[in-house]
Amino acid sequence: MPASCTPEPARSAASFPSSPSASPCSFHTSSSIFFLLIQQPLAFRSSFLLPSLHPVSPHLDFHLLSTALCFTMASCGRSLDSPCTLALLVGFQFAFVLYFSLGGFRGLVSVLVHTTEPEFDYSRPHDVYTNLSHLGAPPPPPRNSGTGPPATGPPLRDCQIPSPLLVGPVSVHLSSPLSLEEIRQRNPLVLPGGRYRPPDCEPRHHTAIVVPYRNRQTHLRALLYHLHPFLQRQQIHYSIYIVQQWGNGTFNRAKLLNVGVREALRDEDWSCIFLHDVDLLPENDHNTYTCHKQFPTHLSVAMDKFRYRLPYPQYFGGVSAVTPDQYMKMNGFPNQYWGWGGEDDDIAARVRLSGMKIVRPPVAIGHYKMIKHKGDRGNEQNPRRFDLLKRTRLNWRSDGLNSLTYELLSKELEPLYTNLTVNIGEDPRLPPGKVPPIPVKATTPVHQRSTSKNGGIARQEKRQEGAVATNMTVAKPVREKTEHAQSKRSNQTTQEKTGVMK
Ligand code: UD2
Ligand code: MN
Repeated sequence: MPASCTPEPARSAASFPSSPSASPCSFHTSSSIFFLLIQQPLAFRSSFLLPSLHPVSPHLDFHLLSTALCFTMASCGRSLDSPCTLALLVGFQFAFVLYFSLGGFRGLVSVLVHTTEPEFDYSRPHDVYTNLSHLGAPPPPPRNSGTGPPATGPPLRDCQIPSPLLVGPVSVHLSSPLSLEEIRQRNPLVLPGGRYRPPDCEPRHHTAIVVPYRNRQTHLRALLYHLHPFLQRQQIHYSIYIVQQWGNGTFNRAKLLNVGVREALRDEDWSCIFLHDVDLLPENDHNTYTCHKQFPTHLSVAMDKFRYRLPYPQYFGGVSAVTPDQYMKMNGFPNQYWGWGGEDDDIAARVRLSGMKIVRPPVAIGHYKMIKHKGDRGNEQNPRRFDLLKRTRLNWRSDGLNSLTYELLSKELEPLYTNLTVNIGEDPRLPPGKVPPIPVKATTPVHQRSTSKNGGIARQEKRQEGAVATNMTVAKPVREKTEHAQSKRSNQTTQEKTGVMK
């Protein structure tokens, strides 16, 4: 075999009847390139469709497999006889494998351009309760209401930034969480209502965590088990609010968030409000639960559910944060999204329409795990979300915080969280013929109390069933703006366009 890339001696005309003038080398080269052109998209597609065997790059293994296959095919076509063709083929393969294994164009850029992204070793997470024994001081004395200093005792020094207690990646337990009582025992410094202040320094951040909620007991326990130690290590002053939708009507996440923000701000002058799905658990305590001064923050940028990548640029679902000022500026969240989907894209659009932008922590920090679940009864996909999203530009000033109506049925300071049970009304645009769920009556007066062993959520869920069964009626009907437009378009939200579905 010749060592140089010179064309081979001419073969008999019978070998290449259709192209008598072409040299053998050009035939070999063009057939190899033909195989290459077919093989690259095949390899690329298969690497996404099939599960990964490769520990480093999910694309690499199937790429290599399909490369081997195409080499065999190319050999059958006798195109590998020439060393120049072979070198070309190997060179191409190498370049493509390198390209995909580095994560495509973005990966190549990050290798070539030096980025300041922090690095964390997620393969060795710490226990989420690490370092909490350093907070062994007795519970703090009673404090003034509000965010001011303690009522008695010498002034505390300011808490350090960043907190010296942070450990980085923490392990996440997704199944069989402890009971509420066991979680309480592991968090002795948490006060009724799920409140906490660092005992030995003056916190610089005051954060309310608002969780829209209904019938997710196990997820709630996993969240509380995980979030309390996570936040205590960040040395912030915080409280967890669970906003529970009363009744069996269609779920409305964004409206519950509006209620939570308003009620939390009645309690304290929080400097930051987190909007937090119940099934998302943060994996890195450097992801601090504080707000950006100017702009709304999206925290859950890298979820296991989306292979630790942002699914699309305007994505705002999962966990996000606003200051009260930012919240007012965007007129809160929409009240009209009944059922699953669309409301997060609407909120992202409001941020933009009110002259702000979304900020995010680095992908290396914003890691979250989502507890796997099926869709909930009463939270079916909202078929109107496409039409609503088209009208955000027109509606955001009139639908939101300034049009929010609800009835607060109870407020309980449970050991690990503040439980708000609210009647937010029903979807006024139920399709013709569909009987709305039986409305319920407010049986529990609004009050604040501390309870001990049984979580309020469990009791509420029982009471709720009872109330519905006895066919009660609404005591104070919740006013809701009605809207009759019901066009059915087969458009898609950004989420669905990118293939991001539940
Ligand atoms: C995605 C988004 C979520 C929201 C939703 C569309 C992620 C990680 N999350 O979540 O932020 O935009 O799509 O509405 O992409 N919930 C209950 N009980 C129910 C139903 C919902 O408590 O019966 C609450 C709970 O806090 C839950 C949240 O609403 O985490 C979102 O609902 P989901 O978890 O069913 O929706 P999912 O995972 O597709
Ligand atoms: Mn979820």
